[in-house]
Amino acid sequence: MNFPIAPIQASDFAVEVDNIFLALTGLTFFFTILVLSLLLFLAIRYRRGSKHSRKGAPDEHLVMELSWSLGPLVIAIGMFVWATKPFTEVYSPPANAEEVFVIGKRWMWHIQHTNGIRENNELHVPLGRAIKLTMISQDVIHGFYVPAFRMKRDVLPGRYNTVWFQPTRPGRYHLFCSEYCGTNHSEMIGWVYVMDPADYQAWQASGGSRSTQETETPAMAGESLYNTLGCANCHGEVNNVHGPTLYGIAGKVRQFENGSTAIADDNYLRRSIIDPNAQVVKGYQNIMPAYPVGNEQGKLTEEQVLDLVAYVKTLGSAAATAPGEMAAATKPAATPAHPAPAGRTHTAIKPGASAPASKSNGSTGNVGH
Ligand code: HEC
Ligand SMILES: [Cu+2]
Repeated sequence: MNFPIAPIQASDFAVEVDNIFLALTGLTFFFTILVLSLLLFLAIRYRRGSKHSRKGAPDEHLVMELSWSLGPLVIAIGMFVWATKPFTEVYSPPANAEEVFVIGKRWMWHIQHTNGIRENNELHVPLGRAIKLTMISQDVIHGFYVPAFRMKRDVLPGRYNTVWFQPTRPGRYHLFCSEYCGTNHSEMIGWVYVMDPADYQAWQASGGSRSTQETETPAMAGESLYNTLGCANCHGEVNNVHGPTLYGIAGKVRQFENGSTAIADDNYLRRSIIDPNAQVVKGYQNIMPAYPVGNEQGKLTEEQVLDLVAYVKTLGSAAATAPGEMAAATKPAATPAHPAPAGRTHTAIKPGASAPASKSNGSTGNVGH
């Protein structure tokens, strides 16, 4: 008889989570039965009028008291330590994980791969690779939930949440929204396809599930937005009076006018675009216009912000410097991967031009235009 008590285990976490769950259930059963049967046994044995004498029963029993206090304590701490490992692991994806963007909206999942393939309510991943999901919601709180991976994470409006998994078994697995998000919440479902690497390659080569081959990657979409939105007018390859360079800032420590600092992760980059006043980079004025997200005309979609963030992350480390520093470029102006459009480099200080490395307030005029 096939009577599954849990979904198939299709990721490393699934095995670990199930083992912990089994252990907890086993312990609960053990102690429930132990306490209940002792209770019943003693209640009957020493009931009123029973022949069993209570004489000689000790008033206290140190060994017994210590063991029933310390024993469960040790077990509970052991469970805590055991469960902490996967709990912390699930929030720290390995560096070589493949990144996939997820946008939740009422009532669908929109997926974007870094190579440009887009999917709706389907996620194709290769077997045995660590996959890191960077997720955001366009409206209310959703939850990305794949029971077969024992993986669930809230997808929030306003900030990126990440989660990762490594599939261990090819197949097709349910994807659910685990957060009640309105009328059609129950239809916010889909499938995760775990494919053999060769099948996955073929799937990718044919442009994914869609009939048309989509080649525009998020970074490419981000680059054209970057130019049409005028980011390039202020941000060049090196710091200039209009704005700090974005080259190589991903993952770096940023310093702000108010003395605080932050790491330039995805959430920082996103916030810098939609609300640049929140953290003003040291040495600069808050002259950057905000590019808010929303459904109204003229506002960016979360997808566009993701594209911009993806593009900024591809910018080389040409002038990775401390905020406020006007450093000379260490890289030639034209990068072959992203041929610079006319507008983009016109504010950049040319390599070799006398770029003062002063911690100025950004007003040192030394701009190439
Ligand atoms: C009018 C000039 C101007 C435009 C246009 C502009 N920025 Fe900025 N940007 C700035 C200035 C000045 C700062 C530093 C002050 C601050 O943090 O607000 C900055 C800061 C940033 C930062 C944080 C950089 C750091 O060093 O930590 C990011 C990211 C950024 N901008 C992205 C963009 C993007 C993307 C666009 C286009 C959608 C854009 N900016 C358009 C002037 C501009
Ligand atoms: Cu939902």
